Amino acid sequence: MNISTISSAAYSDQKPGTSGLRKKVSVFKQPHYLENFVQSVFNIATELQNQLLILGGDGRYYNQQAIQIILKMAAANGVKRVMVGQNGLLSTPAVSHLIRKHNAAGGIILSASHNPGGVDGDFGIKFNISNGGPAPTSFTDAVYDVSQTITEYKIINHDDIDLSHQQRYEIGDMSVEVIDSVTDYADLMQQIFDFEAIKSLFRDNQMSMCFDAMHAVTGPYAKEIFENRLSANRDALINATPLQDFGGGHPDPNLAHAQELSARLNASNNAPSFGAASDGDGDRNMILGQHFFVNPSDSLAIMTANAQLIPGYKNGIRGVARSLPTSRAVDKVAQSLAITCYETPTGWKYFGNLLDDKRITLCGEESFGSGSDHIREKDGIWAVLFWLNLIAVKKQSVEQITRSHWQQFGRHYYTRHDYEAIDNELADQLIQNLRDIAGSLQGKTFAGSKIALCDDFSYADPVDGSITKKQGIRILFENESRIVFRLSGTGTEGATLRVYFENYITDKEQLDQDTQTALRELIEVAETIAEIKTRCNRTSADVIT
Ligand code: VG1
Ligand code: CO
Repeated sequence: MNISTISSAAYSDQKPGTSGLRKKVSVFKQPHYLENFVQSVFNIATELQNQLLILGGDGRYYNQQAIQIILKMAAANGVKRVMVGQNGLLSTPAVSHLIRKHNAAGGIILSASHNPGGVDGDFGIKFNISNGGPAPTSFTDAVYDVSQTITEYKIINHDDIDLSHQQRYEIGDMSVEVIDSVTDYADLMQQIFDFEAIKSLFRDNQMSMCFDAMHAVTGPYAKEIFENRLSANRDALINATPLQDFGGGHPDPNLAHAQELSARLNASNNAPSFGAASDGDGDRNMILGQHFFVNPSDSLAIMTANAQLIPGYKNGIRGVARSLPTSRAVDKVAQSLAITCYETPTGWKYFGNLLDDKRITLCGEESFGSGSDHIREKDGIWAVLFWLNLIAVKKQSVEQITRSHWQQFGRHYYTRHDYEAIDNELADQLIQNLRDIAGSLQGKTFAGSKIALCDDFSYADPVDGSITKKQGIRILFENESRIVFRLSGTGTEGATLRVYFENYITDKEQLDQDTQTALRELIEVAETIAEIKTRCNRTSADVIT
């Protein structure tokens, strides 16, 4: 083998965040930047030696170039075999499934998820371990440490391979298989859900759907699953061709960014009965009914309450988990089912142990993410199929299903306000101030309700005992409303402050309010306590979901 050892100086900023290393494309394209990080991963992930690696990405700009580099580095670092998605495409859930199905030692996913792409956009890289899930913090910390002192990396001298055909290659002693990106994943979905029941919804014209792939990775998956296997209406898919810049948009499935979809579902004539979207790498989902939006936290609660109606979960669920900022709607369902609901820090990596230890079956986050023990990542298309299957069984619309859930369990009005690209120092000061005053806030009354608890959330993993501190300031009121403050770990420009609000209402006459109106008082309380606008020089939030 023709291996070169290239000397290279360390970069100081290769610390992975909530979900891998995310930076501007221009940062990734600096000399040896990607190579340094990849070598740091290979240095830590010694389990890849002589084993199988799964490799793919969301199709954004620099995806294919990065794959060629990583293949040559994998060969130089003793990987035995790589399975790479055709045209370099693999969704995050598909990678998770492939790792598990083929007993791979790990996977590398090239994606900055919901962040915009293109030459001026973002790029990202994340490593998943042999259970199919994101590497734990102990792993990413070790990778970061190596990246700080790295002096060289190994790469083999070889031509680029053709990723456009399903074919086998040899690169040095390593074999590379370019595989179909979709089939294995689609087969898995077919094992979990009742495709016949869903198909009959479309066959009898009982319903029509619109799925927005946002010009990101789910296009080919949606074509195979919704068009080919489920025979959905002909115009079911929009933006289904993956583009390097996602057509210039943010591939983020929320009402702010999936505007075309939202306009279709809100049309006065011929609106489809069901709408959905996924993000850049296919792990997020948004669910819409006709003129109706399902809050992701509610979606998790509704899935939990109805899981037994789905073939894959017909024996019931063991437990559930949600991230700290996710509303406590699912907690109410867990209580009624007498199962445990775990509260974890933000990011899917914290669910892995709970899933592996069979403590939970379903889990989710407020940020349009939900999933189950079928893989170790959140899964956008899985969530869409879950809802379609529910509609097929219950013979009710999205709105009816959601409203009857509120009737039974009460409603958690919920919103998230994001303040983007804030000066890092100001954002840190704001959070530090909240930490400082947390103790003294306890017992004080705001807008008629007393603060029952105020702290900086710390998580003790019940499986491995690891402690993760400083995960967000939470303010819990006696009337069960709640405010959470935290800084994003996925942004690439300054700091993003996320403020999460929830207000629990059981009065059946009060279940149909506008969300922002229902939360107005709480939003004012957050401003009084945290002084966001004055401290960050802002007049309003940049994105409200
Ligand atoms: C955000 C979300 C978090 C999610 C993460 C990765 O993180 O809030 O819930 O797990 O993105 O999602 P942060 O640190 O920016 O709040 V994905 O689909 O971007 O990989
Ligand atoms: Co994503």
